[in-house]
Amino acid sequence: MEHKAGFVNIIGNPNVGKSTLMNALVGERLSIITSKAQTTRHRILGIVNGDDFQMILSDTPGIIKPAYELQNSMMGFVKNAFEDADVLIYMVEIGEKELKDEAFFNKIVHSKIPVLLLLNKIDKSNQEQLEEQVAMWAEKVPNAEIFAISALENFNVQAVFNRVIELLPVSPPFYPKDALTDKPERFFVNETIREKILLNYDKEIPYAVEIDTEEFKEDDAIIRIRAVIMVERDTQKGIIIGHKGAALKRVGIQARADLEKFFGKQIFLETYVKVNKDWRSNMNQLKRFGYNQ
Ligand code: GDP
Ligand code: K
Ligand code: MG
Repeated sequence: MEHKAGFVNIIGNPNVGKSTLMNALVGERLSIITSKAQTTRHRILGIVNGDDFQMILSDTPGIIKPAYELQNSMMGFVKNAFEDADVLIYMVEIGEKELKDEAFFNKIVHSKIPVLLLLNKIDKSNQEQLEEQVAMWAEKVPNAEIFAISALENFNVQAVFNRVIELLPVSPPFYPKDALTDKPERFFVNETIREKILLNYDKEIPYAVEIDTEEFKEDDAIIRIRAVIMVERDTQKGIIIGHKGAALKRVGIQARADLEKFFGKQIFLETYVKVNKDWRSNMNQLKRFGYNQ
C-alpha cells in the first residue's frame, strides 16, 4: 500500500474546542485547554503515525482581531495555516453564528482544498437544534463536509479521523515516524505552567504572563526543570506569588503532576517570577519566546 502524508489545519473562533480535538486525534495532551480565549498562542503540530500514513495536525490560536503585537503574531500563525494545508478543519460550536473575521471566512468558503466543518459540543444540544444548525452550516459553507461531534466526549472523532486519512495525499512522511510534535520539550513545560496560571488567576493576569524554561536536565530517573514566569509589572509579580508564596506553590504542584504524566518521569520543578516590562508589545522579546514567523 502506498504511504500517505499531509497537513491538516484546525481553525475556528476562540474556545470552540480546537485544542481538545487535536489532543483527541493525537491521543496525547499536546495542546493546553482551558475555558478562556487565547489559551493557545502558538501553532502546535500534533503528529499521528500509522504504518502507511502520517497525519500532521496543526492547532492554531482562535481567530481574533489583533489588539497588540503578540496577537498580531498569533494571527500570523493562523494565516500560515491556510497556506500549507492538505485538509482544512473548520471548527464551530453549537449555537455559534460564524467566524468573527470575514476575510478568513471567505477563505474557507472559497478554499480549493477539502474542508471538513466540525460542529462541536453537540453534547450540549438536542436533536432539533442539531438538525437546524447542520442545515444552517450546509448553506453557509457549501463546499464543506459536515461532521457533528463532541471532542470532549470523543463522539464521532473517529469518523473525522478516518475521513482525513482518506483525504491525505500519497506522500512519504515529512517527519520521523516516531515524532509526536515539532515542539521541543521546553515548550511543553512552558505551556503546562501557563495552563495552570490560566486556571488559577483571574482577569488580566494570565494574558500578561510568559514562561521561559531556562533549564531542562534529564537523567535516567529525574528531570530537573527551572522556569521563569515573566510578568509586566511588580503588582502582577505579587499576585502570582501570593500570600506567603501559596499561589505560586499551587501552580508548581499542579504543573509538576501534569509534567510527570507527560514525560513519564519524576520531575523536580523550580519556578520563580521576574518582571519584564512590556514583553507583549516588544518584537525582540516576542522573537525570543518563539512568536517570530
Ligand atoms: P480552543 O480555544 O478552540 O482551543 O478550545 P479548547 O479546546 O481550549 O476548549 C475550550 C473549552 O471548551 C474547554 O473548556 C473545553 O473543555 C470545552 N470543550 C471542548 N470541546 C467540547 C465538547 O465537545 N463539549 C463540551 N461541552 N465542551 C467542550
Ligand atoms: K480555549
Ligand atoms: Mg486552543
